[in-house]
This record gives sequence, C-alpha cells and structure tokens, in this order.
Amino acid sequence: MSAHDRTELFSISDEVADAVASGLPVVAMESSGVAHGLPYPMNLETALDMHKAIRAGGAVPARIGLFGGRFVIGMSDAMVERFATTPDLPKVSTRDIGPVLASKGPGGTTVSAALVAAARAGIEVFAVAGIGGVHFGAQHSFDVSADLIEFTRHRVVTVCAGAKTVLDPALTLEYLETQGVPVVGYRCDDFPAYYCVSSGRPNPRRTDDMDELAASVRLHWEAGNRGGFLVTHPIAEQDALPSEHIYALIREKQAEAEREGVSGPAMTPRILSAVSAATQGRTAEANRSVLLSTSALAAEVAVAMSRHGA
Ligand code: PSU
Ligand code: MN
Repeated sequence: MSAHDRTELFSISDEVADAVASGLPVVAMESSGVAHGLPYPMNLETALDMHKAIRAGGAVPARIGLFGGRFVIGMSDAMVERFATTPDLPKVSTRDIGPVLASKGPGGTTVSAALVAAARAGIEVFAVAGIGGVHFGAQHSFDVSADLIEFTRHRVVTVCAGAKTVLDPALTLEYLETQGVPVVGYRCDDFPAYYCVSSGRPNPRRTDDMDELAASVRLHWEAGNRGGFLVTHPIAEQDALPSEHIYALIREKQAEAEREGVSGPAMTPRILSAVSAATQGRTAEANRSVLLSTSALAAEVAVAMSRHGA
C-alpha cells in the first residue's frame, strides 16, 4: 500500500503510520508557522531543522498540512519546501478544515487543525513554539484562539514555550484552568512567552523529572479525562528577547493593526511580522531558537511517554 492510500482523507506517511502502530515515539507539528512564521529560506531551514532535532531525540517527526483534498500527516521535505515558498498559503484553523479540503487547495494548519489530525492518527505528542490563546482585549474582541478549544478535545500533549507573546498570559491560563487542561513547566517556574523567557505569570505546576511528567500525562488520561496536556519550557536565555520591551512593542503594534481594521485570524501573523520588522529580525532568530528547543524537548517527552506505555 502506498503512503497515500491508507484512507481517503488522512494520508499518513508510512514512517509515521509504522511508528504509531509500533508504539514508537512520534512528534506532530503544525504547518501554518512554516508559511507565516518566518521569511524564506529561514522558514524552510528551520522547519527541516526541527525534524532533525526530533529525530536526534529518538522520535519520528510528523509535519501536518492540507494538500489536494487530504490531511497529510508526515509531510515530505519537498512538500514542506512547497509550503515554505507558497505566497499567501491559507491559514487553516479548525473551522476551515472542511472548506479547504473541499477546495483541494493547500493549507497551513494551525495548532488547532493539526491537533484534530494528530489525534486521529494516534499521535500523542505535539511540538510548537507558542500556542494560540486569549488575546489582549478579548473582553471586547472575543478573540480566543481555536487552539485552546482543541486542547480540550484531544488526548495529545503539546510541548511549547507558553503562549505567543501577543497573547494575554493571565487570561490564557484562566481559560486552560476552567477547561481542566493541565499546564506543567518542565524545569521552569514561569509560564514562558514564546520569545521571552517569562510571561510574568507562574506555571500552575512544575516538575523536574521526565518520568514523573510522562506518568502525570498517562494518569490524567487513565482517570478518564479526554483533553490535552501542556508542557512548557522557555527559550534559551541567551536567545531570548527582553519581555518589557517586547510587550510594549506588541501593545503598540496591536493598536496600530486595530486602527487599520485588522481582526480575526489575520491578527496574530500581523502583529508578529510588525514586531519582527521593528526588532530588525531579532524575533525571527528567537523564533528559530525556540522552535528548535521545543522540538527537542517534545522528542524527549514522546520517548518518555512511549516508555510509560499507552
Ligand atoms: N506561528 C507564527 N504565526 C502564526 C502561527 C504560528 O509565527 O500565525 C499560527 C499557529 O499555528 C497557531 C495559530 O496555532 O497561529 C494561532 O492563530 P489564531 O490566534 O488565529 O488561532
Ligand atoms: Mn483569533
């Protein structure tokens, strides 16, 4: 059977399907960040370096995207390159899945849409630099990422450096608490903020022990919970950006975008690219660093999870 005939809708690469079937560690990733997160060719190099970091940690990388009317789980390097060079690749979050599949066009999955496919494929660990969450001013805009909703729906562990710096960390953590999604800092006290070490808020919990972490996840699920689990770990200190300066810049860029009428899914990419321009690309370097470090940690988590059985 070729990699593309396993099912109509889910095209799982042979390597990923075999690893899942054998209980070997697999780490899933989104593809929206490949298209919208970094400039070419840095986006391509970083995406492929994430795959290498996951392999070096002993797990199989599974990049997820939409292509030709299917969910592709375990995108080839060539397909990643295609996504990295497609201008205006549609950003696919949960609500967009059906329409973009029907269009048969390509789509970069956000964490939300990629989690739907990862769970369906039986992948238990997901890596991303910064999750989507509750935006500053959400009391008025109602802008809450679908990522948070999908964390409540799937038994997948997401390893991240907290929420993107454009988000309100306090409101994001409140939402996760309400929905019963555990947030555990691995060897860190503070809930990180993507390219800043700290969001200024603590992680609700911390553990320094990988086996205890894997056991916590298994027990969360064995107890009957159907949702996900967040593991956080910050960007390396030497690559991090100063949080006061970045938060001030983000407030300024969000206000500018709002004045220009930007809203909805365009908001996150818009603020991130404005901040990147204002920092002469320093956020791009930081983004690369944190994508690689969360990928490496996600592989460790996947290895520990597979030791702890399904
Ligand atoms: N990385 C970026 N820009 C992005 C994203 C990642 O540099 O836009 C995507 C991620 O896939 C994340 C999503 O899941 O943005 C969150 O967007 P929203 O707030 O619209 O749900
Ligand atoms: Mn949004």
